[in-house]
Amino acid sequence: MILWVSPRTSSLAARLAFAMCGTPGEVREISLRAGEARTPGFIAINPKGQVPVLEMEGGFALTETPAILVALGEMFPESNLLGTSREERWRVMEWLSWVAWTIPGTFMPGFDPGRFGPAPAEEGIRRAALARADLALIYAASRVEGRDWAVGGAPTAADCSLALLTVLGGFLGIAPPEALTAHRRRFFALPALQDALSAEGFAT
Ligand SMILES: N[C@@H](CCC(=O)N[C@@H](CS)C(=O)NCC(=O)O)C(=O)O
Repeated sequence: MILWVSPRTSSLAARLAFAMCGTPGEVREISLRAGEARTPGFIAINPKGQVPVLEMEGGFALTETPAILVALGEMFPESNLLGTSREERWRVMEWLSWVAWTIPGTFMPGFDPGRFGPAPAEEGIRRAALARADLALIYAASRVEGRDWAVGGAPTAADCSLALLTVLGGFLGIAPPEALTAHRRRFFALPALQDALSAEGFAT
């Protein structure tokens, strides 16, 4: 099994989930900046030209972070990625869906406003995105306030996605609410994640 990622991008959530499964295969890094997602070799694996991709036996390549996290959780139930009951699994899916929508819809215009409007509008688009991202982080913080993990009593895939959102907020220069900072600190302290985090250049 091969997990394709690019450091310090949204593929972080899949990399952390892979680590929670005990890193059951190889992690291969590509550089988006160097255009490696657009090479014929990579396009043959994922025609969307994006990471993450989970390449499995027989050439089965799975894309889209929520699908990869669910697949990992099903293949490695001891990881607890999908929680311990059907209600927890549904809550995990709720988090994964929300984060999957919030990143492109709310955070991306903050990183790359030029893709969302003409040059004169860029600064306004960026500022509006930062304000919406701030609100999204406040909402996320309200859901973890007073609890250790996003769902249930142990880390799940929801914590991978939530930590990614906190990290992306930091990349945008947004100071996350204390509940999210504390959640990220707690999550990033898990022994299983240390190799993945140091490969991504995060001090824990
Ligand atoms: N919907 C996809 C989005 C994946 C995505 O947008 N990946 C970005 C990295 S953050 C990418 O690979 N972009 C390719 C590029 O910039 O060349 C998912 O949830 O996995």
